[in-house]
Amino acid sequence: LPGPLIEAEEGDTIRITITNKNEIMATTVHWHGLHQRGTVWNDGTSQITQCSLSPFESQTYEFIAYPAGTHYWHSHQGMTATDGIAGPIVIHPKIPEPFYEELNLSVDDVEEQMLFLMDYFDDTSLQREAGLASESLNWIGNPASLLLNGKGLSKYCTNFTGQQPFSKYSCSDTLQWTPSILVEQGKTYRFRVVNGGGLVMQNLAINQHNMTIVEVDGTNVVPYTVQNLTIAPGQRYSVIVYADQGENDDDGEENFWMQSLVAGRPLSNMPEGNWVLNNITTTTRTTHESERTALSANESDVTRYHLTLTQGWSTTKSGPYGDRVSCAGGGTCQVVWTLNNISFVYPDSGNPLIYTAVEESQRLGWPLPGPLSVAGDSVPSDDDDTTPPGYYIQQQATSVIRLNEGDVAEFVIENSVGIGGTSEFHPWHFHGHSFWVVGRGIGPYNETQDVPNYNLVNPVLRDTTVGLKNSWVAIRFIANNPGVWYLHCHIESHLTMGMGFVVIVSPNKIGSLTDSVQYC
Ligand SMILES: [Cu+2]
Repeated sequence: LPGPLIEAEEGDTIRITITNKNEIMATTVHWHGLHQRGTVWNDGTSQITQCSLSPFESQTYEFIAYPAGTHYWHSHQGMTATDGIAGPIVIHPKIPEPFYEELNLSVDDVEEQMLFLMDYFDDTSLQREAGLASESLNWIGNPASLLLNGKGLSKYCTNFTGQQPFSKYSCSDTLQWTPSILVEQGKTYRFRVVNGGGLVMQNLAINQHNMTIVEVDGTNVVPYTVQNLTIAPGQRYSVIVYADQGENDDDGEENFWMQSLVAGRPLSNMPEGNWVLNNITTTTRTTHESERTALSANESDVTRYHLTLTQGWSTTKSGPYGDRVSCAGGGTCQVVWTLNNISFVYPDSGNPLIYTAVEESQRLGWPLPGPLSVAGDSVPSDDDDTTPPGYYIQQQATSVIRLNEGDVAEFVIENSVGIGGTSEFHPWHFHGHSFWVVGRGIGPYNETQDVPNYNLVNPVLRDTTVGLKNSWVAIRFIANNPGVWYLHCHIESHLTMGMGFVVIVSPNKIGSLTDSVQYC
């Protein structure tokens, strides 16, 4: 752990063949952060853009290295990413990024290091998935360890000495399990930080050193200095660190703790870190100029969807929308997450969603004539739903939102209180696009009051942003990439419990269907 680094220059063609050598489990690989412009077939989402790879099957993924930045690859099959199918991707830009000049650095002076964060579970993905699907909800619990570049101490070592489970090291082999990053005094470093974990936000700090953020999910930002950095699953940052502390004593060595703590879940009393995601501003980067039209669009040209997150109990997929019976106290229903009262499930037709989306656009024309009942059920707007969000039996469906290429769309995702009475953070990740985080606020969303307060001048452009507890977040983008794109919470367990939907953009422009996406 983690898997190998994939490195390329922006604009290169990347070709990777994946062979599934696991004798039991299926897999796919998603290239997280890469836009797959024109290559949605290679996005690697199981049952959405492809059939899963069965044991001993192979698939070659080919796509353009875009955008530049810090990204990663991970399995998009069940919860197997946290079984360890994940590793970093670095796409180097063709021209030096603006921060070099802004910080008076030359490219050759800055050394790069990868900080790949993960959370580690003793239970396998199959055990954890079975727990989530059980009628009484057997939650996965806290991770056994946080890992930096694959190393970390098991929780067992707080109570036991001796051998760590699933590790070749004993608890007393401190130097073996403690990850260390070697730096030379006086040098400048770019740490590329990835949270490749599946559950917790991590708050990273380096004793006596500041970190200057220069890149966020592949977007260059005006350098912004922090003492600690909170990073959610699916997010990436580049930070500049000056190794300018410490004494050059006799042995020429001094060590500083680099510490990563759980943030945002009730594991510790950590403050919720430094919410840089609220404060940083973006620079202009020519490759993203076209995306800026999403900020200058007239309000009347913005297609806005207000999506309210709730937690509820599931019924069978055939249950009609609106048929809700309280399940409280019964204890016989599965717990699911819903957006506008629909919990996402994968299509059960035997074909991935991309097949059905392209086929129906060929057969029926595009835009589709309504009302629609194929290729996923549309996500109802709030107006369609007169039932207040609550603990009801929810519909499970392959929920989709259809957009035309060139549409400026906005998703306002409003967080809520779950069955347990608490509200949690959720890192929302969008495939195939980066989005502008144009607004966020506490409590219920009020379009009339909140839209005028949006930041349309210098919001951050990224592909994973956190919806905070009891809050809403508004993300806006231009639908410039025909395809079938998943938008989901990047907490693996929440995704498994239905927290997501699919955005279908002009499927008539995706291209012809291939055999590899039929009859999985
Ligand atoms: Cu979530």
